Amino acid sequence: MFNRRSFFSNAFGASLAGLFGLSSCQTPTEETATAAPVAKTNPNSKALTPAIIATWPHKEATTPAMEVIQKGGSALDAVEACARVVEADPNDQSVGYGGLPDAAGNVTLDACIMDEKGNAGAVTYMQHIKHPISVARKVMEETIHVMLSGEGAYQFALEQGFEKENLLTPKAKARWEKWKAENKGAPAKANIDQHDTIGVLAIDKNGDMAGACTTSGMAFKVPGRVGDSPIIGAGLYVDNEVGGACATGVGELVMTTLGSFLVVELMRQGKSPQEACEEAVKRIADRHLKPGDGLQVGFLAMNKKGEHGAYSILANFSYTLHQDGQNEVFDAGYMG
Ligand code: SD4
Repeated sequence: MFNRRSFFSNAFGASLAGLFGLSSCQTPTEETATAAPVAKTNPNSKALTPAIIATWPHKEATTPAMEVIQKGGSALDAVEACARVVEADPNDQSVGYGGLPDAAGNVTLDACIMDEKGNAGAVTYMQHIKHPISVARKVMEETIHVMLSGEGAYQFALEQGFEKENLLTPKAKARWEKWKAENKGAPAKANIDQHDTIGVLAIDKNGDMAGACTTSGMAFKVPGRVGDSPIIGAGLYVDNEVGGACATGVGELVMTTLGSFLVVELMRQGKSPQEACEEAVKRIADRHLKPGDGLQVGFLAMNKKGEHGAYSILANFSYTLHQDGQNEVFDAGYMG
């Protein structure tokens, strides 16, 4: 296939607030979050130790991701491994297999990935494929494009050897049917009590960074809707010179502010990951929120030194940090 490398060498070498009646994000259930740690400081420009950080309580996913790195794998391999665990979990109802469907009952998936060189790949509105993050990586590595959508993304996945699967589990179908019965004739609107979209950032033994983000998006969304998660700069951004950031929550608020890119640029200007996340959340609040909206957005960031930060509009955003031999879930700070 005509791939990105040949394209670049050949071609260039020669020359919402109010949209959703949304309640707050789900409180982590299975794991007990502890108080947020003071960000670690490392005087060197490269991280001395590798790290994996992911939105929400996902120790089951950060563990194999850290194993990838300990065995000498890249940050890119690690974030893909992390995302795949959650995509395959039928009990996670906002990612991959088992994700809640759109208003028409179709599970449609969004994902993106970025490597340490600033390359990116994404799929949006893709159906029937359990691991959109791996398809996004194929888009990045095997095509000249960054993003494939819908039927085209699905066909590309099949060409790449991915299998067609039914992603709608009986549990997700039952919730959709209940939602339909309770919302007769009402326009589709998100009614999400569960946000487990996984955004993950990693630093490998070389000090290189990569990131991934994968989701089934808002439950019962209007068919055709794409959120922030597959949008480079919105749901995820990684700049290997500076750090990375990812987002969870109401995608429309993140897309209209290009939130993850903003967080990374704020870190570039000298802010700590925590300060950068706080400023991005406050910007969304200033521009888009009305009192009592109940809309949630959370950002997670890590810089090249392995320092991290997390902040959200509302309570109950948590994250998992695997660093220095510890794999723990922490509560993020929030505006309240
Ligand atoms: C979206 N940001 O599609 C995603 C949803 C999400 O945790 O993050 N859920 O808008």
